[in-house]
Amino acid sequence: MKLLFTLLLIVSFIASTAQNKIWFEQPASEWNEALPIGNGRLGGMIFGGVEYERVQLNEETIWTGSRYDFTDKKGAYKVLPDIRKMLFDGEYAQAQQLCKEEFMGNGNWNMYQMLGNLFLKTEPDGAVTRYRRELDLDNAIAKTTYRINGVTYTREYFSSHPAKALFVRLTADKPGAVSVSASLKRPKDAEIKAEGNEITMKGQVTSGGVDIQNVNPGVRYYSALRAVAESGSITARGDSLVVDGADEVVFVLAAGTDYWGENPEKACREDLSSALQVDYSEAKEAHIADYRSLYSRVELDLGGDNRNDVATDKRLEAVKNGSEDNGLIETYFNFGRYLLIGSSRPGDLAANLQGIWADGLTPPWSADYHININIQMNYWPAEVTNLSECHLPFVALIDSLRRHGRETAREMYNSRGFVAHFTTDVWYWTTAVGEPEWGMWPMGAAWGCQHLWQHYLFTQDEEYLERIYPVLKDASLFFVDYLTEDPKTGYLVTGPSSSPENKFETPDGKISNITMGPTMDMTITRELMTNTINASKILKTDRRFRKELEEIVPRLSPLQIGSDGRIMEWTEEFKEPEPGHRHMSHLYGLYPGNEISVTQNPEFAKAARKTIDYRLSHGGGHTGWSRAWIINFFARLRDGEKAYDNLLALLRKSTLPNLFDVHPPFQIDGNFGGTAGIAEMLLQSHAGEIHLLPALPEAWPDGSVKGLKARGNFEVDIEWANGQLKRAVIKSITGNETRLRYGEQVKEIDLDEGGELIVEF
Ligand code: FUC
Repeated sequence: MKLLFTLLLIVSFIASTAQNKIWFEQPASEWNEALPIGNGRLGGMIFGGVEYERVQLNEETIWTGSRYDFTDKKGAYKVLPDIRKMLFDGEYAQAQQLCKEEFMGNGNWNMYQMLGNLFLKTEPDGAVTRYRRELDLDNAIAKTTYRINGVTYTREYFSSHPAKALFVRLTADKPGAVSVSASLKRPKDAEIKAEGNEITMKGQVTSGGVDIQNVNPGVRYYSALRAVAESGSITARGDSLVVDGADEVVFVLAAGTDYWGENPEKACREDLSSALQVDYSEAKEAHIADYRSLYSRVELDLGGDNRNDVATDKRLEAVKNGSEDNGLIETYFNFGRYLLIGSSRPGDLAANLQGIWADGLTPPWSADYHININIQMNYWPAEVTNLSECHLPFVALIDSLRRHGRETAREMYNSRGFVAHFTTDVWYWTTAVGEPEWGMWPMGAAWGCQHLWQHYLFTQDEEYLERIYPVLKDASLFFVDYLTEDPKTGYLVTGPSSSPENKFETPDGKISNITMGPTMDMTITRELMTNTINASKILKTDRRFRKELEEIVPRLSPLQIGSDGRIMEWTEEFKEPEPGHRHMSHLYGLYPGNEISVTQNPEFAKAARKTIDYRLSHGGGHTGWSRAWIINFFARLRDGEKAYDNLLALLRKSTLPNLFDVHPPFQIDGNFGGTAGIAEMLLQSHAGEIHLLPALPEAWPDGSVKGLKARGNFEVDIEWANGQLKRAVIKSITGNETRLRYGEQVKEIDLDEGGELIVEF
C-alpha cells in the first residue's frame, strides 16, 4: 500500500465513542472512591453520601511554613573538594558521611493541608433507590442522584475556574423537598461561624501535629460558604446552616489565603461576591464553556465498547481479574487530561504530588514538589495532549526556584547560576536536605528546565522563549562552574550526586548512594546545555556563552553500555542491591529525553530494553509512577505490545476505584504518566519527525485520535483500521517544516501557517 499525500484546507472530524463518565452505584465508602473536582486551585472530593454528604475541600496555597524554612549550610562549598576527592578515590561511604554532616542544609518539612470538609446532613424519610454518583469528564460536573418515596433528588457539584468558586446544588423533582443542614469543619486551626445564610471558616494553619518538627505556622486563610435557596428557609444554628423545605439550594464556596500577599478575607469576599452575581445556570454554563475550551481539543477512540451501563469500579475490577477494556483506557486517558485541567491553570501553583486533592493535615510526602521524577511526570501529558497552557504553572515553579537556587549554588558549590535538589514546595527552597540517599541530588532545576524548552518546541512561541531564556542560561551557568574533571577519564562530571534514590554496593561491600557523574545527571546536563545553545541561536543572543557551552558538551561523561549489555547507571559497574528499583533514571535519555533512539543509536536502544527487562524481572514498576514511566519507555522503543501490557498492569496493580493512581498511597503522577504513555503510543515527535502510530498494540486494531500535538506546533488527527493507518490530518498552527513517518515510509513536509496535510490510504 502506498501513502497518498495531499495538501488540503479541510478540517476533518473523526467520529468518537469516547468514554466520558466515571460512575458508581454507591456512595464512596472511603476517600479513594470519592470523585475529584477542581478549578486549578479549589478542589473537592465528592463522597455522595445521602444522609451524610462529605465534600472534602482543598485550596492549593494552604501550606504550613514560610519562605525561609530551609537553609543552606553556610560555606558548605569548602568541603566540596574533600567529598569529591573521596568519591574519586572510591571512599564512597566516608564521602556520604561527610556530605550528611558538613555539606547538606537543613530545615523543617512543610505540609500541604486540606482546607477542610463541607458536610451536608439530610434526614431521608424512606429507603434510597436508583442511586448513582458520577463524574462527567466532558463537562467537569459531578452528580449524585437517588430516589426516596418517589421523589428524585439531584446534587450537582463543580469547581469553576471563571467564577473562582465551588458550587454544590441540591434539587428535587417535588417542590419544597430539599432540607439539609450544612457545616464546614477542619480538625485544627479553624474559627467557624454561621450567620444568616453564610458560614465562615478562618485561621492560620500550623503543623498537622505528627512526628515532623514543623514549628512554623503557615498561611492565613479565610473561606466562606453561602447558601442560596429557592423558597423554604435558611437558618443559622450553631455553626451550621439549616435549609428547610426549599425547592433547591445552591451552596457557593470561596476561599482566599495570604500566600500571594493578599488579605485572605478580602480575596475570599471578592471571589464570593462575583460568583454570586450570576445565577446558577449561568455559572454552570460559563464553567462548562471554559473547561471545554481546553478539554474538547482532544478525542480518543480506541474502539472500546461503550459499556456505560457498567459502573467504573466494576469495570476496573473486571480488568484486575484479567479482562481487557479499551473503553476504560479511554476513560483513564480522558481522566488524566481532566485532572491536569483541574489542578494546573496558568497563574496558579503547579500540581503537587496529589494534584490539589489531599486529605487531612499530613498528606504523604507532604504532597510537595518532588522534582526527581514525580512533578515532571505530572507535566508529561501537558503538551502532547494539547493542554499547553496547563504546563505554565510548572514553568513558573522552575523560575521561582531561582531566588533560593542562586543562594544554594553559592553556598554549596561556590557556583554562579541556580540549582535545586530532589524536592521543594510552594516556598521554593532548593537546598539539599535529609538523607544523602535521596537528598543529595542537584539536578531538580536542570530537569525542570527541559520542560521550559519543550513548551517552546511545541508552541514555537519566540516571545515566550525570550522570557524563559534567562532561566535556561542560569541553569546552564551553574554547570559551567560546578562540573569537575574526572581524573580517571578526563571527562567532566557532576557530583557528589546520586542516581535518584537508588543505591549500589561499593567494592568493599558497603551500601552507598553517592558518586560522581551518575548517568542521569550527565544526560540531563547534556540536554540542558544543548537546549540553551539552541535557544541562544534562535534568539540570536549570547554568542560567547554559547561557545563556552559548545566547548563543554563534548567533554561531558558519555552514556555507556556495561559488560552485561545494559545502560550503566553509574560510571562504574557496581553491584545493585535492589535490581528492581522503581527509579530508572539512567534511561532518562530514552524518555523523557531523546538521547537514546531506535533509529539514531539502535545499540543504546537495545541496551535500554535490556535494562528495562532486567528491572522488570526483579520486580520493577511496582509503584504507579514507575509503571507509567515504563509505558513511555516501551512506546519510545516502538514496542506497542509491551507498552500495552504495562498500561494494563498500571490499571491492574496501581489504580484505585476512582481511577486515581496509587503509589501506594494515592499519588497523581501515575495518572499523568499513564496518560502521556497512551499519547506516546499513538504519536511521537522527539526525533525531528512526526511519527504516526509508533507503538500501536494489537489490542487497538481500530480507532482514532483527534487533536494531539507534535513538536513544531502541529496538531494531528489519526484514524486507523485493522492495525493500519487509514487517514491522518497534520495541521501546522504556526507554519513549519518537518518529516512525517509511518512505519518505514517517510516524507518531508513544509506547511504554511494554518496549512493542513491529509494523508490517506
Ligand atoms: C520519590 C519516589 C517515591 C515517591 C516520592 C514521593 O522520591 O522515589 O517512590 O514517589 O518521590
